[in-house]
Amino acid sequence: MRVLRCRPRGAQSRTDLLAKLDRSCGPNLGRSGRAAAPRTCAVGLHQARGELKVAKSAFITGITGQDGSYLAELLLGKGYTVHGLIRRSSTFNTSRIDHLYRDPHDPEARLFLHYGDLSDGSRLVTLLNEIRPDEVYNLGAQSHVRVSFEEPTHTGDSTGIGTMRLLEAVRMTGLDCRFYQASSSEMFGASPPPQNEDTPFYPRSPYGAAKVYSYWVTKNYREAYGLFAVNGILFNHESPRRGETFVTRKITRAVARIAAGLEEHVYLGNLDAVRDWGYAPEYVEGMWRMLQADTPDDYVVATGTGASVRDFVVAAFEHAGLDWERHVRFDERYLRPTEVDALVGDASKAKALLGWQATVLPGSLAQIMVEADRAALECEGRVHIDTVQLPGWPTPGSVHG
Ligand code: NAP
Ligand code: G4F
Repeated sequence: MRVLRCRPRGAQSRTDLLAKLDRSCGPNLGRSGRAAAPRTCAVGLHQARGELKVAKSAFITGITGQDGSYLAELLLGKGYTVHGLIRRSSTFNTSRIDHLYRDPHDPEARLFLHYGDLSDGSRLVTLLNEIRPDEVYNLGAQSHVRVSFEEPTHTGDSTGIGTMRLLEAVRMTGLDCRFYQASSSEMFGASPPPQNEDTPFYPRSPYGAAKVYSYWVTKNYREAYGLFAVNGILFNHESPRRGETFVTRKITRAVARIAAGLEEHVYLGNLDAVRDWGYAPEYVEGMWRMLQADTPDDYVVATGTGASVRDFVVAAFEHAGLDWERHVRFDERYLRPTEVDALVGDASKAKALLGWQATVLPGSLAQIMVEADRAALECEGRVHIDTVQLPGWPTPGSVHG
């Protein structure tokens, strides 16, 4: 099934969004420079209509990323008020969440964005103190493994120490909240598959090592301070919202462009690496389930099915009726100093204790992504956002209730 959803001309653009952000209730966003608590703003609007809802609130770092956008969509669909941390950028970085945004003066608005950065600990303290969310999801990170070899210190600071800053902000503000840490199968690195919660960590990149640090400090805050803090050890998960430089999206985007006659070749590195690729919307549901459990614990989230990069290439090109060998070329620049050969997860604990199980496997994932990249091309200059291909997922219209 192909779903084509372009933002209609005249609908809210990214320029509108950023302009509205500037007038929003976010403490750093007001033109006066004075702090105004966004939570007070949200609740106050509901009170003014005599409709005070005691819905949960969540704070998401990394809300502009792949997972953050789906998680925000999921939580808004469940009636949450969602607060997201966004980085100031000289270019727009909110395209994955523009479709969820409402002007904060709208009584129905339940998504609030706040400037900040995981490198700025005092800002995290101020924000958490004002928002006082029920749930904190730490998804922000320099998340690209290859880039972490080029920017190891920055990766350590955002992907590693950033977690400590956020945990400290929770502790210092005395927040009674539940905390989710976006841990990664990259922590297993050289440990052979299948990997589960008991598999030893053997990271093979600065990124993997930073995630191991974050994993352990999250566990330590659980044990030392009784914080409801969990690690979701997620294996690779992909979608039409995946960053364009991760291998699956690079492939499906190239397939769409080659099929449209816009390009002839795509350059890739190691085709032999095996990954356990799942569908991101299902994985954010797993994150949420971890925070609804009776006790805090750590969980592997994976499909349990391994596929090589070559397998994914074949599935994507075949779906578009293309011969991959005519279009895929090798470039050693995409190799890594140390590679993770194979990651295949065993998610039986998540199935037993959370009732979570993947339904989308790599073959159909490649098809979903190729279809979305072809649809995006047809939008030509307008913003395209995918519709989640899962039964029961909130529809865009229902997200704001
Ligand atoms: P992503 O698309 O790369 O998004 C990363 C997010 O982090 C973006 O919103 C980015 O903001 C933000 N960010 C980066 N540096 C930051 C900083 N210093 N301060 C605040 N925010 C910062 O990643 P994803 O695929 O959604 O993954 C979400 C999380 O899960 C990441 O922590 C990732 O490492 C982890 N993870 C991902 C997978 C996977 O397969 N996707 C698997 C396991 C774990 P900008 O938009 O401004 O860049
Ligand atoms: O898509 P990738 O860059 O993802 P990688 O390195 O597995 O990391 C992703 O998954 C982790 C979970 O295990 C996350 F924690 C992390 O944040 C990120 O989301 O590369 C996948 C495989 C690698 O073996 C790589 O060497 O694809 C291989 N590959 C081959 N050619 C390529 C390319 N990777 C990229 N990015 N670009 C290529 O041209």
